[in-house]
Amino acid sequence: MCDVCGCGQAAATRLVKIEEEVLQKNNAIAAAVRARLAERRALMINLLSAPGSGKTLLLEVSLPRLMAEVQVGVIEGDVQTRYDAERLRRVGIPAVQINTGGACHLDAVGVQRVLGEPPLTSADVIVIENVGNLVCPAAFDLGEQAKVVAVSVTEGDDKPEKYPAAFAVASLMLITKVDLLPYVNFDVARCKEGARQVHPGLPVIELSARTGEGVDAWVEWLRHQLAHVRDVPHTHNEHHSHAHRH
Ligand SMILES: Nc1nc2c(ncn2[C@@H]2O[C@H](COP(=O)(O)OP(=O)(O)OP(=O)(O)O)[C@@H](O)[C@H]2O)c(=O)[nH]1
Ligand SMILES: [Mg+2]
Repeated sequence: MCDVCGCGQAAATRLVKIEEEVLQKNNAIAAAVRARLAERRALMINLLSAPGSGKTLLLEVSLPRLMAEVQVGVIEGDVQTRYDAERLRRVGIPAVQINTGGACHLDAVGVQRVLGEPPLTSADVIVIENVGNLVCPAAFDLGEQAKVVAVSVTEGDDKPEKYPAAFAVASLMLITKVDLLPYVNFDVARCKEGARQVHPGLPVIELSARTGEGVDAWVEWLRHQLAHVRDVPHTHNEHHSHAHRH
């Protein structure tokens, strides 16, 4: 349970006031982070999902492809343990771990602090893996250029309808673990439809970090975002690997 965003507390009016103050303070710092990144022409992406949707495995298999072209760094958010940062470092991806010690989301203060440390000071692309949680992280701007929400096929196709906030704020939805589709009762079309009810036109990439299917499209999406912050035309493989809107 989160003592910052106040999930589960009862004194509603007081709580709303505290939440507003916390969010205002957070948003001011996030704006400063965003301005600093814009000066550096660096891209920062905030990846959200429920616990275990496959965020870390996706970063492990996809980011090395970008590292041939640009400097990449990851901010790992977890309540406890350094497991995810260690997993990334084992495959050569520079990663910094933030332990929230109880809070169910990262906030802009924590992100600002680690952005001033190597290896993130020189990174062109920074991916934040937020704490596994489909609710609270959606409310906290971290200064990223875009949020990405992942939902795995083992979670059920109704998740966008049940947890709309993350889908409303995301610029991209990933449907992960599609290699497991034959074994689960997951209707891809229904999941997309649910997401687009709260966010019309939301781009979707279906992928599997296990088989590699769809991972190219994700890497290409990141390249496209980076080209955008660098203000250069993006030409690489545009014809065949965009996130699709159908
Ligand atoms: N079959 C299959 N399993 C996957 C895939 N991606 C991840 N997994 C498995 O799903 C489990 C969770 O993956 P993680 O990458 O740790 O998920 P996460 O979202 O980083 O988890 P948290 O950081 O705890 O929220 C692991 O056992 C992975 O091996 C996939 O594409 N297909
Ligand atoms: Mg993880």
